[in-house]
Amino acid sequence: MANWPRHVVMIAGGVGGARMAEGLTRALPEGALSVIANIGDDEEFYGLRVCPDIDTLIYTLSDRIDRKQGWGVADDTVKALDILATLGAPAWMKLGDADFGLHIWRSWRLAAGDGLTEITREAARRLGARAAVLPASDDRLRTKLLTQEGWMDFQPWFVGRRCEPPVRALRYDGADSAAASPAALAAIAAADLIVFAPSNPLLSIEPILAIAGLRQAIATAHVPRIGVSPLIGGKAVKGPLARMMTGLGLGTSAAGVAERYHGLIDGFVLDAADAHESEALLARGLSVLATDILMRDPADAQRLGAELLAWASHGRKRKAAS
Ligand code: FO1
Repeated sequence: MANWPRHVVMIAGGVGGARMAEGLTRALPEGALSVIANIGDDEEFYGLRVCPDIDTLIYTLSDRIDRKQGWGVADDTVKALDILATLGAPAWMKLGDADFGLHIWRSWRLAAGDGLTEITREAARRLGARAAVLPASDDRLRTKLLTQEGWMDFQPWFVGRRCEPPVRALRYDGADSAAASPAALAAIAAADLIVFAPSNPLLSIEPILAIAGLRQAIATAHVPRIGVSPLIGGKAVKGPLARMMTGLGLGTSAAGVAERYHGLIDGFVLDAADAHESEALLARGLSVLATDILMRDPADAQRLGAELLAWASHGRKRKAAS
């Protein structure tokens, strides 16, 4: 089974998803990975469409990413943003000059009538991404957050207000009418392994699962489906997940994250620090891998990717033998 898996699909948000995707590409043959990306964070700035999770995936998978930030282009400058600020435009979203190039090109293509899937596929190819990046839908879908100030758009809350005020509820506007990207559905149909990235389930994964066609395709896929925890010792590796989960009464356990994917996963990877939660997951019928899931650098991500693949492959062989 050395040639298994031939095709892996990853469901992912931005930074954590991109790191894991990079690790998997290093552990897989070329062309084996397709990443279905969250579009709930997308926003318009100055009339341009910005797709942070798609772009973080493309920049990471093409080695252009600013590794310290986890988003944006390495060594980028902000001359355009400085002019915008001088002209009195809001400039709280740090869009770099090189990054602007991608937003201008994408918006130009959208205005010409091309779809986001086609545009993203071409951007990934031209910029040298080592995996296919597939938006969950060509239609608009917006994550909205209910706070004491009412419903807020994602980027003004996440970047503009640094994740304040606390979130009381979420909704994914447009998810009911958004059509699943045919390319994403085709990737799931061709996959022999599906991986949920260690992304924020509420902000990154569930907007994708809110598109009925995608949830249904994953729920009915007859291949191993593996979740990876975004929490270590009850804390998020990056971002507001732990505080959000606490605020929403969901707790901050890895098992709590696995529960969000009920009916969609067969196995779960959690950190060795959370190994005590394994029993609860096994009792729910899930296979469990407890290991070091912190991805400090691409070498860590590659080790985690290879470990996940070996474990999923053994699980598959065990299942076939029983
Ligand atoms: N995150 C920040 O915390 N501050 C920023 O100014 C910022 C700018 C930015 C520009 C382009 C881009 O693709 C991502 C950017 N991000 C920024 C990250 C982004 O807001 C988040 O990573 C995601 O939307 C959450 O997954």
